[in-house]
Amino acid sequence: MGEVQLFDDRAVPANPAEDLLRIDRIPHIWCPGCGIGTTVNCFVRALETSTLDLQKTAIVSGIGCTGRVAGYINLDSFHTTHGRAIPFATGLKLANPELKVIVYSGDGDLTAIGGNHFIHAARRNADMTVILVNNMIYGMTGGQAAPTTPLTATASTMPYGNYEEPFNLPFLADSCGAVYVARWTAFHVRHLTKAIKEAVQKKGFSFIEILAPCPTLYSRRNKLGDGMEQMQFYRDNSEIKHGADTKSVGLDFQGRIIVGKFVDRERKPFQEAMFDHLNKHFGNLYVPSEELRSYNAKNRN
Ligand SMILES: Cc1ncc(C[n+]2csc(CCOP(=O)(O)OP(=O)(O)O)c2C)c(N)n1
Ligand code: SF4
Ligand SMILES: [Mg+2]
Repeated sequence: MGEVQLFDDRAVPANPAEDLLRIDRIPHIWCPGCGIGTTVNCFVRALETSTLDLQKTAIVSGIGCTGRVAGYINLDSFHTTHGRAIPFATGLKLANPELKVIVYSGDGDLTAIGGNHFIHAARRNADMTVILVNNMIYGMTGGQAAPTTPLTATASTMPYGNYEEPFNLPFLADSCGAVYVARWTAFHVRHLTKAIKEAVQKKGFSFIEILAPCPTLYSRRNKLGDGMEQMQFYRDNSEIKHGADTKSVGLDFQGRIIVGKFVDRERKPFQEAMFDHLNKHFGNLYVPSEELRSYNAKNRN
């Protein structure tokens, strides 16, 4: 970690998060008060204190304001196309089972255009962590309604209020088979950091939804104040309920927010299931890729 030179020649210590950031890409694109940067800070701190081998950790984003995250993180990072972060991550993991693969993207990217990939990766228990920043709209493209926009909230494409039922994302992930499901807000920095640490250490499809303010396009149009006021709203209206039935944690416009760890269970991840099944079926005739063979030899009894 280096030092930052001020204009008057005083040196100040660098931010502790810098080691895992691509400082050459800063300043970032996010608006003042946007919650995405806070989530990144939690992410970096979680990785720094985790036992992950960061040389074998990759981050993949789709397109959107949140989709810029991968480009700012100093890991093997991939900024892919809209909605395709999960299939890209699936391919990375299939080709190199030793990798820890983390997908970091927006609610629109992962559950609208990318919704099919999301449900099937959870169903197959593809081995990856998905971190989804839910600002309840398509931020980058002008505040259009997303599959997460609460009923009655206003968006650029819903000027008289939204009438489409939104997804309850923890329930979606849970019912499709995710092994770890949690929700926090950008206000809950310590809980979120801990959750990221837990999720990345889990085998299989782990999922964290993070509610984060988009003051520029969501809060302003809905007259909810600036980023700070949204954070105060999260503080005053969140209730921690670990183990809550995910059916009961859907979100209403400016209603109570249930946060916590909802699901933590074990299921065989996709590649291990494939390996075991083909091995059992074909015996010595089954020739896995060298990477999968070596992964199994090192990581399983
Ligand atoms: C195939 C395709 N369709 C549409 C777009 C335009 N587009 C870019 S980002 C985006 C929405 C992003 O929303 P979200 O994932 O919620 O990210 P946010 O900006 O809110 O963080 C859309 C529709 C695109 N880039 N590619
Ligand atoms: S438009 Fe919204 S989500 Fe995008 S950077 Fe600005 S505040 Fe954040
Ligand atoms: Mg969004």
